[in-house]
Amino acid sequence: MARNDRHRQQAPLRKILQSVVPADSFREDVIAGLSQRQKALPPKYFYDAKGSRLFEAICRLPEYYPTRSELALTRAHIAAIGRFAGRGSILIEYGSGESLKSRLLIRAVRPAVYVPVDISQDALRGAAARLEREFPWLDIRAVHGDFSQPLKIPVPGRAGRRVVYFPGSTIGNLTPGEAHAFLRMTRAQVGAGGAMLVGVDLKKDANVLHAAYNDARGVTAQFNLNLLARINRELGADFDLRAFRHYAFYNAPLGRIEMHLVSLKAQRVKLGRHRFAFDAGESIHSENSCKYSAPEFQALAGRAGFRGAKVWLDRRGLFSLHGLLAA
Ligand code: SAH
Ligand code: AVI
Repeated sequence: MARNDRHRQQAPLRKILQSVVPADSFREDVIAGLSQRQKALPPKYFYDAKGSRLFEAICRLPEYYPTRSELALTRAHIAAIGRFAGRGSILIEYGSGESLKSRLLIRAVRPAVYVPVDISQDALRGAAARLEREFPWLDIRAVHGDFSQPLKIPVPGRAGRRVVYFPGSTIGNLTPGEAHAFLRMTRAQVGAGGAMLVGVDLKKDANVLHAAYNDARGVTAQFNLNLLARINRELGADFDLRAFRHYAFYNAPLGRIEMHLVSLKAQRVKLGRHRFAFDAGESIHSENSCKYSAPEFQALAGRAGFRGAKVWLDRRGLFSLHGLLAA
């Protein structure tokens, strides 16, 4: 406690927020993605300030069951989840966003250090400031970073048991190959005796999935289209937002929701000295959201060096939280 207070006096939150996101990668990734035969953009670029706000609105939609289901299962099993994580652990959260579910975990675990990691500075700043008010005793070390690359986490090597929290089924936005690489990287990061808590959306009736990604109010469509608006704003491109449409469907053989932005006409888009031609009906693949059965995910985690120790489900069996131990 005394150590934390001293730390806070010397280094208020805005100072310890470290940024390790390369400045030019957005432009490079957009040009590379739009140059592919199947045009594609990495979903991590959804989350500028507006995208993060739109995602928070999605979480509150009646059709978008994952947030409510994961919150309900976390509340219902918080004592067991807290025991699994271990009191006083170092809690590292990837893709922490507004750190909504984290609050429950922080209360139960009382971590020695909480390290929220997010690519969205705005979400991270807002969440960290709120957590600082709500948990004045908590040592928060926020990292503005990209978890698709190895990250240096700012906690002393031997300070305690490391537990990585990765809720929200953000792991579903990685392909199974990327998820495997991510889990391997995390396994190395938590070390022997470490653990992971991963929220994973489950396979289910395609109609339920379809509704969750095609909400009646069109918030998901706005979230998807904001990616093009962001490219216009930050990179000076000239996407005509009225000439693209949100399209999301469940690809059953691959077990994933795919989101696309479909060009409504033949058109050309300018980005600096680059020109990208679109046929009518051609799409940009903007996101995968992979769904796993509980045994499928346990097998994936097993191949990456984790032992699946616990699986918690919500009452309706829509969402899972996996407790993984470093094997
Ligand atoms: N964990 C929260 C938010 C999930 S939304 C929840 O369960 O509700 C996904 C979050 O991951 C967003 O806050 C987004 O900014 C962040 N994110 C997505 N890709 C990322 C990446 N490559 N590196 C770091 N953060 C990322
Ligand atoms: C953050 N991620 C897990 C969300 C999902 O469901 O795949 C992002 C999202 N995309 C559309 N709606 C929500």
